[in-house]
Amino acid sequence: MKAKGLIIALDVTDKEKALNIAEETSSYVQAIKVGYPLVLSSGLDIIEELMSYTETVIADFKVADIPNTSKIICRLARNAGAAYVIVHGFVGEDVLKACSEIVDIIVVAEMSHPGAEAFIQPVSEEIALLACEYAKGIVAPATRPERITKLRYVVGRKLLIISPGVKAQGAEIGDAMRAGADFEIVGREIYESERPGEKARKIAKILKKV
Ligand code: BMP
Repeated sequence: MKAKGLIIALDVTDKEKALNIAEETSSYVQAIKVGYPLVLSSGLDIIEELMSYTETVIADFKVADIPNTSKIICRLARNAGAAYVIVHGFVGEDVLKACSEIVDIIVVAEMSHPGAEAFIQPVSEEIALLACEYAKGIVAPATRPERITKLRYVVGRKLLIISPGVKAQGAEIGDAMRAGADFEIVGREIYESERPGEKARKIAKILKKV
C-alpha cells in the first residue's frame, strides 16, 4: 500500500454499483476495503474483480474466532486475492499468530462507534502492543483522534494505522491523519454521494495536504 491517503469502504450490496464506484474512484484511493455487505451479497470473487481497479483489496472480515477457524477464513480471503485481512485483536495472541502465518493482517485495536468505549477501549493499547508482533497495521478510530495519537505512540512507525469514522460517523476529513493515522477509511460519504468519483477526488485532495 502506498504511504498514506484514502481507503474506500465499499459497503454496497449491489455488485454492479460496487464495480462502478471502484472504477470511478480508482485514481483517488489507495485501497478498497470490502466487508460482509459486499461479499455476502456478491460472493468472494468480487475481490478479484475489484483488482482491476486497485492493487490492494483489504478484506474486512473482523475475524474473531478460534485459531483454526480464523485461519480458514484468512486462507479463503488470501486465495481470493485480498492483500490484507482485518482481524480482531481481543481474541488473543494465538489467533493473531495463526492468521499472520496465512496472510498479512491488520488488527482492530479500537473501534470508532460510541459503544467501543465500554469494552474495547480499555484494552486497546494492549491490543496495539500485541499487534506489533504479528500485524502490518491496526485500525484506530477517527472519531477519537486523541486515541490515534496514543495508539501511534504504542506502535511507533512499525505499523500502519488505518482509521474509519470519517464524515458519516462524525470525524472531519484529515482529523485522523493529523493525529497520526496513515490512511482514512471513508464509506458512506463516497458511496452514497451522487458522484462518488468527484467526492473521492475532493477527499483525496484534502488528505494530500495533511
Ligand atoms: P462509513 O464511512 O460509512 O462510516 O464506513 C466506515 C467503514 O469502516 C465501515 O466499513 C465500517 O464497518 C468500518 N469500521 C468502522 O466504521 N469502525 C471501526 O471501528 C472499524 C471498522 O472496520
